[in-house]
Amino acid sequence: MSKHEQMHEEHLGKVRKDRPQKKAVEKRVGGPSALVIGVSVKSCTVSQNGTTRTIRYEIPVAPGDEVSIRHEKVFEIAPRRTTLSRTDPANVNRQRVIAANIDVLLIVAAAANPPFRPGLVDRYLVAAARGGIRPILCINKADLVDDVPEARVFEVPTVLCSTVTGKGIDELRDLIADCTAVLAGHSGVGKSSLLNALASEERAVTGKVNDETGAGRHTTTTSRLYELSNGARIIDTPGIREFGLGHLTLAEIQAAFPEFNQYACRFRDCAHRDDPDCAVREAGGPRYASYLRLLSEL
Ligand SMILES: Nc1nc2c(ncn2[C@@H]2O[C@H](COP(=O)(O)OP(=O)(O)OP(=O)(O)O)[C@@H](O)[C@H]2O)c(=O)[nH]1
Ligand SMILES: [Mg+2]
Ligand SMILES: [Zn+2]
Repeated sequence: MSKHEQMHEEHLGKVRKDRPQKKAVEKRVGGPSALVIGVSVKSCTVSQNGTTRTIRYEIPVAPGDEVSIRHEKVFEIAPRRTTLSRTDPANVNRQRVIAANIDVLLIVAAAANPPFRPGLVDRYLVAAARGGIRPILCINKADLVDDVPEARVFEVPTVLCSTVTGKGIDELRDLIADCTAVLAGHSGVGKSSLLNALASEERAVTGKVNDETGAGRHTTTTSRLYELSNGARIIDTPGIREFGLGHLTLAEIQAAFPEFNQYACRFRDCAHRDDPDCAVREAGGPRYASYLRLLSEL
């Protein structure tokens, strides 16, 4: 069994449905609850008892939120179990919640076209650790390149998949059964294509990448939650250029680099940066440069 297969096994054991029970949510929001599936400027789309409708909101909501409704307006949001947030590109001092109450972050990258960029994966891993969400790395477009050595440095469950050949899709579907998962990554890596493949039907619009550069065309413009027949909920998000993490702590960054523990640095609260005797600094390691880049944002 390979290292990745072993991690899958361990991971599978951990994936459990911990979605709040309907009754518990109703108690917390003081009335029947609805699930937010899409959000636009002043209104949001909610799903309740199998039907969807659009209502107004004043308190900011995100896909995945459980809310109560009064007078066709969001009245209260149930406490969020987890959140995935990023810095608002229009205002660096503000964090925006991309999705709420998610169990799994599907970090989607392409094996090629657009090229694999490990730096963004690290940023998502920090966001996942901070938000209490389990990360899974999906290397899509495996039909174009059958091996991505740079992806092996991440100590997270990794699925090599292709929406063209179907490789890895069943495995991914099993991994997120009964979970709420969010698809995130650069434009053009195939997030919406993966959603359609996992749902076994066309749900979201997809768009071609630029033939020369492999750049995506920002086809998906707003996040939306989709309910699958296996009990999974998937939130498809727009592709992003930058994933701003806002104010970070050393502990939050280090939580995304668990492999550093094996080097057993002997200093307490070490940033693993300046001390010449630091074992992590000494070892270097494939993700060390990326770690230093994140440290420079502290
Ligand atoms: N070769 C190959 N192409 C794929 C695969 N998955 C998706 N694509 C293609 O990649 C392009 C982009 O796919 P999308 O699903 O729209 O990508 P996205 O990540 O949702 O992009 P944004 O919505 O812009 O963020 C489309 O032309 C897809 O047909 C795959 O597994 N292999
Ligand atoms: Mg899309
Ligand atoms: Zn150290």
